[in-house]
Amino acid sequence: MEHAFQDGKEEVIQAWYMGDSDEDQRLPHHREPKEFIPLNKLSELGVVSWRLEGGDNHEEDEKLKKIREARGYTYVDICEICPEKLPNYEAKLKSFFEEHLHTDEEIRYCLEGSGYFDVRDEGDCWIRVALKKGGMIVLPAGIYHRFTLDTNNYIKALRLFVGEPVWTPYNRPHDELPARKEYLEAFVNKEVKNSAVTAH
Ligand code: KMT
Ligand code: NI
Repeated sequence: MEHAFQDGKEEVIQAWYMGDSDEDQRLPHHREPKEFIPLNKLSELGVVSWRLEGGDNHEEDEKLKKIREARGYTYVDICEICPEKLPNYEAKLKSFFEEHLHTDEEIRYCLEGSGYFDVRDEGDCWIRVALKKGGMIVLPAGIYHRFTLDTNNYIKALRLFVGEPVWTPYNRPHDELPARKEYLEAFVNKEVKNSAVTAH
């Protein structure tokens, strides 16, 4: 029963609405006043998350094993973001922060450090999802999003995938892609349909 008990997920995953200042992308960019978003609202957008241990023992982690089996995450590798470990560091960081989507899920499990995954809500507002050591998130196929380091300037994350990985980013706009249409159908238009039904 993954969601039936409080497992301290908020200690490693937090989400809030972003303000519109154009200061350094690595700053938190809260709205004024701050507007936090409960993690169950994220799941309505298709963004699911778990809390695991973090650190280097992921190969023995039973909870991770179960998630991988349940969701078919056969592929795994490690992505470490620092100038020494990531070839083309500056260019990569720049492209991570371009708003884009993928035709598959983006699955990240933070082993060390931290970072921000920004996702668009149903009304196209930016939600900043702060991921710390132990936090694992899935961004659904077709959601517009971007990534930035925070002011700690370091993240080491596990990247998972169903089958052979395809990391291709499609920068916005790419609304004609089936993955985009399917995302809207599953998580955004659904809301409109539901409220239309209750309005009758
Ligand atoms: C991505 O796709 O944005 C990344 O892989 C960078 C964040 S995961 C360390
Ligand atoms: Ni991405």
